[in-house]
Amino acid sequence: MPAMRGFFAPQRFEADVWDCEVEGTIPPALSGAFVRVGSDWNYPPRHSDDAPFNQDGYISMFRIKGGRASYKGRWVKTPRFLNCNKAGRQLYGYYRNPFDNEPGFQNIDKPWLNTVMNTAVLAHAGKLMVLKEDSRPYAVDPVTLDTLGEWDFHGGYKSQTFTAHPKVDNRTGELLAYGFEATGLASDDLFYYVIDAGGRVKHEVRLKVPYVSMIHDWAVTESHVIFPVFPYCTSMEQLRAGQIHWKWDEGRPTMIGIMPRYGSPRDIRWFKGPARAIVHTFNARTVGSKVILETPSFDGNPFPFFPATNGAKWDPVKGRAFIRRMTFDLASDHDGYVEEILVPGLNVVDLGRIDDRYTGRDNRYGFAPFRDDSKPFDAARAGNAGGRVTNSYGMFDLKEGTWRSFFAGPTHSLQEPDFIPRSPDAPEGDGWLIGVANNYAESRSEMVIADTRDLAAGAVARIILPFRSNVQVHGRWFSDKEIAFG
Ligand code: V55
Ligand code: FE
Repeated sequence: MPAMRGFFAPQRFEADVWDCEVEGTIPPALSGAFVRVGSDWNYPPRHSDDAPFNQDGYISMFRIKGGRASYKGRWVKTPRFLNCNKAGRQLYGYYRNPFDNEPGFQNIDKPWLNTVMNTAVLAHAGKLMVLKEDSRPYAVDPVTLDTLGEWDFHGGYKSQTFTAHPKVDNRTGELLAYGFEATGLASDDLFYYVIDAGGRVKHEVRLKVPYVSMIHDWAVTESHVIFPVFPYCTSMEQLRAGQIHWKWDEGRPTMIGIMPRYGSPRDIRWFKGPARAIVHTFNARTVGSKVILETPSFDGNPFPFFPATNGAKWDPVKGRAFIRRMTFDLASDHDGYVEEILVPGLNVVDLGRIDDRYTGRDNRYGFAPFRDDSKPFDAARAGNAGGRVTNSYGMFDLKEGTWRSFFAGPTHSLQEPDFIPRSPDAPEGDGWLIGVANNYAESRSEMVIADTRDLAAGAVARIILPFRSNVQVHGRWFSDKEIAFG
């Protein structure tokens, strides 16, 4: 493994910045925290072609209150992280393949001992949790970011795994979630849960998938839930052979499972379509007999580090995402569905967000990072940045097929945004778009806050970190009303 250098070199330290430097003005109404989950190699991977999804989890937050900001970053102290530190080396092998771990650290049937907890954050029933789809959540102290341990919802959550993309119904306070490979490695069990506002499981459905795949994100409507199964495949043979967890099998169809929110196993209906990767959705709704899903989707394998089953080289053209609408008719007597591209001529980076007050209901706006080639890039100051330049946030009008955008700067690349409504009853999309930009010229990261009424005006505030906070996977804003940040 060659030493990793440059902006994306591992950092490995934990950090506290008590009062961050701010350019511009943080809107005084903002009181809460932008909590981010990402990853870093605490020890280098055992295989140089391993997936970055196998990096150790790291949780950080920008705490914002009274126009000021502080920053805190901590490793997620999983058993795996602690074991490696004790040994002083990497003990764990390929992404999600415990057979490839060192003897004594395989824990084939205990995924919570192997997880790296590096994907997403959830606030529900007053608890802050970090998420990784290969394990149940880990609870984290919202003041210190100390890792508290695995959480099973008072014992009611039985799947071994929990998605990184649960959905909260803002009106009922219910948490909707699922786990795939729910009963063990490569198992075709999908367990689905409705958890009440107090954090107790009130409905469980045990389902079978048409084939075992990465069901990374999903969508819910007011009356249905939607599970996308797409051609990342695995098997016990592949895992026993010591290989990475997923391979892309382009010969497989996309299978979309749709079930009533409070359904039972016999209610699920599987629709079939061309191979796509649906990694992160925008939203969905039910209109009469139709279920409509709006989502970025890729025409092929999005991730070069998951090899193709047929040995083909990764194809960057098929690895682009388009924003699509997929319409499923529950009154139909066939398993097909209709696809449309909503914003022609534009391919977005994945990581789409919406105004979460509209989860499950008809909505107009999607937010996503993208690369606007009409904007300047200052290569003399930024270097080549490893080719990773996502210079803009788009606010996409999914009804009109148009967009407005925020440009982060000529030496910047943006991570996933979140949206904060201006007030609880503000119109859809009226508020602030927030996120973290890597500034390659200054070798530092900056949290940006933009006003959606005038995205072209640039950031109203930039919160400056005196170092790079490089890999974020997902980040969410939680207000002081949701979580007691202290
Ligand atoms: C994703 C990310 C993961 C993972 C599986 O972006 C899927 C998709 C950061 O880890 O384990
Ligand atoms: Fe994700």
